Amino acid sequence: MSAVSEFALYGYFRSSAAFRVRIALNLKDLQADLRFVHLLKEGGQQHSDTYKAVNPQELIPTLMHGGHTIGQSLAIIEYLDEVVPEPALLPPGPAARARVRQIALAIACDIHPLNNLRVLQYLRHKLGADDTARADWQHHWMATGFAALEAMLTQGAGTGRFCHGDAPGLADVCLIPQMANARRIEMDLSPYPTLRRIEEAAYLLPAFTAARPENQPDAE
Ligand SMILES: N[C@@H](CCC(=O)N[C@@H](CS)C(=O)NCC(=O)O)C(=O)O
Repeated sequence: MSAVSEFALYGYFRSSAAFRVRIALNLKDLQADLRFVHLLKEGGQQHSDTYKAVNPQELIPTLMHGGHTIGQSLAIIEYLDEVVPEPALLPPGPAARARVRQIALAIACDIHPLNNLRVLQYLRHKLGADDTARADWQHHWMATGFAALEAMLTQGAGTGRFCHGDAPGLADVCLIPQMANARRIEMDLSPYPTLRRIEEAAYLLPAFTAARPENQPDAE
């Protein structure tokens, strides 16, 4: 389609919110012009005046398309799903869509923000938390969130090969990057067999592997 070359994505290889958008773009076979925002260099390029003009939240990702500038990974992904409907990232039917959004939001609203860079920096610099305390914080909030997700996905009717059914969707797009974050801090994932099974299924798909942090051009 003609819109393909018009996507531009501001991101950073290690950003799990950008990882979500990379997966969604790949699942839809869309290319984007990648613009790299290094979250640590120069005090964090997300805080530069140039980037603030793009996204006043000073967070990545940001998508540009057709003259629109869109922040917030879930807003971006739902936008992509509306602009390029196939393959759909949300299932048909209100209850199924609500279930998928429930899983996605449990990750994007209740796990990820507590472990974000700026929160960890605040813990260190303003509250004096040392490395051990910060690691404890991260493990605690990820484990709390993952325990709930494991229960939802194990007991919930609707779980299939992926979080909902046998095709990847919005919930998987959020889950897999969060698990990558958990692995990065060497969290014990043995209590979450369903999450690990879904992760294994996801990484059999090129859309997920190509989006991994280590496979990005700005990876260090
Ligand atoms: N809710 C936002 C979260 C965005 C976010 O927190 N991005 C992180 C990277 S994963 C970031 O830009 N952090 C920069 C910082 O904390 O200064 C979304 O889903 O897009």
